[in-house]
Amino acid sequence: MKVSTSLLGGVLASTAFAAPGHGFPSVPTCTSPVIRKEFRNLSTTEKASFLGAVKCLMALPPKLNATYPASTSRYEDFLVVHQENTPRVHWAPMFLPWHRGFLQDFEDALRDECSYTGGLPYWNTALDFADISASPLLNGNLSFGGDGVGDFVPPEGPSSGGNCLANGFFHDTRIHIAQGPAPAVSDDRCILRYFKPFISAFWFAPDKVATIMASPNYTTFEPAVEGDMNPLNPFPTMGLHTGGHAAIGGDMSDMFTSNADPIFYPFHANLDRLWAKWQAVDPTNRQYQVGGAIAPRGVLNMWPTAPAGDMTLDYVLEPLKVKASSSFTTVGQMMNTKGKGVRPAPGKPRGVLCYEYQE
Ligand SMILES: [Cu+2]
Repeated sequence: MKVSTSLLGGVLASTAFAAPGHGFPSVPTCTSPVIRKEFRNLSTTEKASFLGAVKCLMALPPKLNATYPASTSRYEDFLVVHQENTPRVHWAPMFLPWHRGFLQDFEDALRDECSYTGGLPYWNTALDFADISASPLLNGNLSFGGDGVGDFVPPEGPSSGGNCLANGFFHDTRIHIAQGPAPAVSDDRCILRYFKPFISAFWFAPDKVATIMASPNYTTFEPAVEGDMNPLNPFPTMGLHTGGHAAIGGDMSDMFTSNADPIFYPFHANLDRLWAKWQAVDPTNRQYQVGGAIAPRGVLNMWPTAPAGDMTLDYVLEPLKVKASSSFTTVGQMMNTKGKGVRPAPGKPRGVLCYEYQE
C-alpha cells in the first residue's frame, strides 16, 4: 500500500498519522480488529457459541418496545428496526453503509448482551452456488438449518420445498412479527424458508461475483451487489443480494422482515465483506468513495419524501436505534472497517469500526 503524506494516505495506513498542519488529526485506534470468519471455518465450539448467542438475543426481553410494541425480544428489536428502515435503505446507495452499521450493532449486541467473544461470521455464498441445500451453513444441528418443510405454498409460488424451518439450531424458534412493511404486526409463527436453487445457481456463481467486483466505482458497484431491480425483467437484475434473498425464500424474500431468518446475518456479512474487498483493491480512491441519488431507484417509489441530491459522507444514518445509543451516525463513519479513530476528511466525525474479514 502506498503510504503518502496525502490526507487519504494518512487515513489508510492504520499505523500512520497524517502530517501535522492539515487540521486532520488521524488517531487510528483499531489495533486488534475483531476477526469475522466464514461460518464453515469456525470450530464446533465457535459455531455453538455464535448460534447460542443469537438464541440468547431471542430470549432477552426487548428494549425498544416503547417504540415498537410488537417486538418481544432483543432479536426482534433488530427485526422491527430493519422493517421500519427498509424503504430508505434499499435500492439506494445507503444500502451498504446502513447495513454495515446494522451488522455492527447486531455483533455488538451479541458481545455486550450475550457474552459472545467472536466476530460475526459470514457466508461465502460462492462456495455453495452449485447446491445451496448442501451448504454446511444449511445442514446439521450446528447450522442455520435447511429448506422449509410442510405443504403450505407461500404467495411467492411453488418451488423445491415447503415453508417452516424444521431442522438446524433454530428449528423451534418462534417469530412474533408478521411479514410485510412497518408498522410491525404481532403474529406467532415459524421461520419461513422456500429454497429456489435455480436463482442461487445463477447469482452465487463465482463469475457473477467477479463481475460485481470488477465494478469501476461506487455508483456501479453498489447496484451490482445489491440489485438494480427492473420490474419488467427482474431475474437478470437481481444482483447477489436480491438473488440470495429470493433463493433462500420465505422470510428472506420479504424485504421488510427478512432478518426474521438468522441466515440474514451471515448472508449480509458476506455482502459487507465484498464491499470491503472492493474498497481494498484501490483504497486511495475507494475507501471513502460514495455517490448516487439518496432517493431509491426503480418504480417501487418506496420513499416518496426522500431528499433530493446524492448520498455523501455526511449523510446521517437515522433512525438506527437498535442500541440505546449508537456509536455512529454518518455514512463517513461506516466507510472503513478498520477506521476507528480516523477521520474520513478534515472536520468529519471519526470512524468507529474495527473488524476485518478472514478469507
Ligand atoms: Cu436490508
